Amino acid sequence: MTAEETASALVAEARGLATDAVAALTAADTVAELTAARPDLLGKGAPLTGLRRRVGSLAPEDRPAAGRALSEALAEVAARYEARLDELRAAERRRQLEAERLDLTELPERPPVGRLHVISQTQRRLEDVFCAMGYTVAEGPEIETEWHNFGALNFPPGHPARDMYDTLYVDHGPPGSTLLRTHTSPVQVRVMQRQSPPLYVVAPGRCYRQDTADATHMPVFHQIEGLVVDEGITLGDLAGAIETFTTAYFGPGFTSRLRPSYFPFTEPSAEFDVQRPDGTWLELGGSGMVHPSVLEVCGLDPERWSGFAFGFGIDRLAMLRYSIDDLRDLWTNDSRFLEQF
Ligand code: FA5
Repeated sequence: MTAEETASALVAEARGLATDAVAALTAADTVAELTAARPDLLGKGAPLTGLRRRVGSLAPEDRPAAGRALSEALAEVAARYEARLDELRAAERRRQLEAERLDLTELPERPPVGRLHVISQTQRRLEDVFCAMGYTVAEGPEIETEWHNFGALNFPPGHPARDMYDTLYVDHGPPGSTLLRTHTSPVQVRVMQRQSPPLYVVAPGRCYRQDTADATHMPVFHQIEGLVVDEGITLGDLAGAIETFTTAYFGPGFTSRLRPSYFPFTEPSAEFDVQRPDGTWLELGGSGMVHPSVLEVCGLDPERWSGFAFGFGIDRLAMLRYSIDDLRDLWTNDSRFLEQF
């Protein structure tokens, strides 16, 4: 420090050092770099702080202004330091968040989930509708005795009505004694044998006939059987049950009718048809009043109990409901076809 030092030179030097300090702190790219530089910019040993010591050697009248200018320069560097520190901390926080970010908008693609086959869906819906009407669900075996499938149902051996069913026999026991059930009606017999009336049951399941596959026939298909046995059951109850089912399952635009028919295990017997809203009729299945001799074979007194039964094709019903043209499509396992339902 020389005697000639002037306040203006000191102030100019302070400005220059402040500018250098601001440049240095602006150049720091990380919080660590910036805090490491702090002693050199604002600490006791920093060049700008060191200028304070030289204020005392100025002419007394110059000291206050020079002191103020120096304080302002230091305050400016300190403010810029804090601002830069905030900036770098925010940037580091952003970088950290970015690195830890989980992108929830791009979830991994869901693996394909299977679905129930349209026939299973149809069967479950039918069960729901009948359960809502007060029926319970019963089951029987698919491999049946000839007696349950035919004998108990009033088809004695050699009865011509047996020819309506192209039966697949199973090589078990005496020839002709065991078969793949041709309809769900043997479940009627099993239910009447093991439960006492009143009976309100449906029995859905697979059936087998040696039918050639075409648009409306398959050698393996599904039926749902209905059986009601109680006191005072009449044909009117059968018609009412079919009509209630038709509107519950198909909707209010549909109606049903019974047409005289023949089945050995019902008397009288009727086919029942469903009318679509466009006026066309579709045959759904068979029905009738349970034949007294069937009640008797199953141990029920026909003088006390009467009942009705019906049975129809679930596959045909699904065709109608989902506008399927060909039953064979249901067996191709083409997922593009099956995914529609
Ligand atoms: C019977 O099987 C009687 N057991 C129905 C019955 C039950 C009558 C209770 C009286 C009392 P049918 O052979 O008509 O009847 O068959 C009934 C329905 O099963 C048919 O209307 C049809 O919808 C369906 N069905 C029959 N054979 C096939 C087949 N090969 N492929 C697809 N559906 C079939």
